[in-house]
Amino acid sequence: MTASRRTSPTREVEAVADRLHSAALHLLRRLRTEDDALGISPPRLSALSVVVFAGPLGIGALATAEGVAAPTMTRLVDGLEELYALLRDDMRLLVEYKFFEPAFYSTDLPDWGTALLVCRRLGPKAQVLVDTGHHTQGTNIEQLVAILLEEGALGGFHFNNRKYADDDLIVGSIAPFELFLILNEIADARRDPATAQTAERVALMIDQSHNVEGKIEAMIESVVNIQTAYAKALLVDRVLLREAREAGDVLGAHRVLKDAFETDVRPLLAHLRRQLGLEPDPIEAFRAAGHAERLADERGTTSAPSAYEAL
Ligand SMILES: [Mn+2]
Repeated sequence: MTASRRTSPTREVEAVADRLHSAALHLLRRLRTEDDALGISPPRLSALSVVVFAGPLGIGALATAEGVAAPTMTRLVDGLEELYALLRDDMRLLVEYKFFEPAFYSTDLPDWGTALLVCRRLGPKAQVLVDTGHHTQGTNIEQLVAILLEEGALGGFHFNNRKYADDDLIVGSIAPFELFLILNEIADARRDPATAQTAERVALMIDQSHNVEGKIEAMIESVVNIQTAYAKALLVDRVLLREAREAGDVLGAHRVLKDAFETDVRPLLAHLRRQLGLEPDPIEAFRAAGHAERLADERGTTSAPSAYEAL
C-alpha cells in the first residue's frame, strides 16, 4: 500500500508541479536580475509589455489590462462626461475645487487649475466655480478670477470669508479689500467686450455656515457686504487705473483702487434701495421687524439647543 501510494498519479502530478514551481522561481529570479539591469520598475515594465503586445491603447484599457483602478482623474472625468452629455444647451456644469477637507475632495480637485483641466476635457458648458474660502493662505484670488474670466471659464462664485481653517464665514467680514478686488475684476470684465459675455453669466452664490451668528441676519450681512464692495468696484476710475498699470506705476494703480475702496457708498446704496421701494438699511429693518424672534417663538428653541438659540 505504501509503495503504490508513493507512485500514484496524484503523487507524480504533485512532484511535477513542485519542479515546475521551482523552475518558475529560478526563472523569475533570473528575469528580475535582467529587469534590474534595465533600470525600470517592475510595474512600468509590466505596463510597457502590455503596450508592446496589445498596441496603442487608452489609459482606462491599460488600467484594466494591468488589473489596477483607472486613475482618479479618468474616473472623475468619465463620470462627469455622462452628466455633461445630459446637459441641455441652456445648462452649465460648474466644477468646484477645494485643497483641504475632506480628503476625497481635495485629492480629486485640489485647486482651480485642476478644475479648469476637468472643464477643458468636458467642453464649453463646463466652467470653474470659485469658492473664495477654498484656497491656501494668501492666494491671490482676484488674479485667478481675472485669468478664468480671460479664458471664458469662470462659471460662478461661492462667496464666503475665511479665517485660518474656517472657510464659511460671513462674506466680507474678514477681508473686505480682497472681496472688493475680486468684484473689481468682475466689474472690469463686464465693460470689456472680450470678457463681458462670460462676466454677465457668472453665477453669484453664497456658501457660508456659522453657528454663533443668527442665520438670516448673517446672510443679509453677506449680501450687504457684497453690494457695498461691488458699488465701490463700480467707482474705480478705469482710465486712470489702466494708465497707471501701463506706466508700471504700481503704487499709482493701488491709489486708484484705494480711492474707490475708501469711498463711503452706504448713502448711495440706501438711496438706491429707497428708489427700488426697499428698506434703506436691510439689517436694521430685519432687526426692527422682529422676524427672527417670531420664527423662534413659532418653531421653538428647546428641541435643538445651540449657541445661537441659547442667546
Ligand atoms: Mn462651496
